[in-house]
Amino acid sequence: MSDEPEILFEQRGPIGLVTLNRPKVLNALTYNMVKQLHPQLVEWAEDDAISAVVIQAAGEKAFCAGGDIRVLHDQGKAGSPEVINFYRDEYRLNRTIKRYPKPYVALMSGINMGGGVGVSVNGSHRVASERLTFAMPETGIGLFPDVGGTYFLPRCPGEVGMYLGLTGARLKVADAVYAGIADAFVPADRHEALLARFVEGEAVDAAIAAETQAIEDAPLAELQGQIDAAFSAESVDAILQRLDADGGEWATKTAETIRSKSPLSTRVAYGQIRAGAELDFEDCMSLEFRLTNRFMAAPDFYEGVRAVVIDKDQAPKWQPASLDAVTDEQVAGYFASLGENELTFD
Ligand code: QUE
Repeated sequence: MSDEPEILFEQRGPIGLVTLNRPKVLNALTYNMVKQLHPQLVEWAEDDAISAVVIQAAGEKAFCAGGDIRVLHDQGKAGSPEVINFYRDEYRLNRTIKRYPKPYVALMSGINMGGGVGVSVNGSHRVASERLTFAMPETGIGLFPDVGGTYFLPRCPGEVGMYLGLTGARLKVADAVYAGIADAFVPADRHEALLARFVEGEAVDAAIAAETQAIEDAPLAELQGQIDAAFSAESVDAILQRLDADGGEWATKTAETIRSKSPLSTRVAYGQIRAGAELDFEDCMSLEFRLTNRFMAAPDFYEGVRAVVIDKDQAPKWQPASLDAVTDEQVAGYFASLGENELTFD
């Protein structure tokens, strides 16, 4: 612990400026940060002196590596209700960002995964630098791609969102723009200049346009045909069959990656991403809250965090251990209503 605040709020001219401020732990999102950010956004939304909100992060390594999963792991294992309270409030925050009545500008530089994606990609203006590494890696820790993934993944081109959600593939800036996860490339050394334009009162769209630079071709564009051919299949098993039948280098590596993830996670994520195509944002978040409640009561999340973040042996023992052992009833149970505990808004 340090005395340094985990999240900074500042008014600069007409801009409400948010800075994620835990650079030593890749700005991982704590419950405390969520509890401060949400009311501040509501206040700025109602403040006529504020024309837009900008969110950035301290340090060069990360925008935000995700949730504070070690704490969630410890609290969840101990049976604390704090974990579910965290997710409920995080998803409500994500929805406030999605429906924000003013421009919400995310300056994304460095690692941006999981919970970080929830406070950036759901905004109206997503600016990325050459340092961006984007991923939704949750199936690797026995979870599913949440914080709005149910909404934004099915809206990526073709089957790109299914590919990203199942594999946790990492994207650099050109791919992030191609996938519709970022809107503009502004080099990291121009982010301050961009912020200065906002502070001086320049319109957000015009300022971003003035600082936007051309990007290289997206490697994902080259893979689009292969991604669509495999990931349009009707189940995780069928996707793996198509990848195996392809037998090429990319297909083989991609199949191996999916097989390394939690089988329950990939099967639930498949259903989640297909379902999200037809849902509005609020219904997507309510679905995510159902899934979170079920995942927190199952072993894979605790085992995944142990293997990836605590022991770092990268050798999780999933339960069930294989896709075949996951039943349709088990998956269906994850999607069932929570009754009086359903996620609501406002
Ligand atoms: C999946 C995740 C997270 C992850 C790795 C995954 C995640 C997260 C971190 C993280 C945060 C701070 C650190 C760090 C890792 O890693 O949510 O080393 O200092 O916060 O595969 O969802």
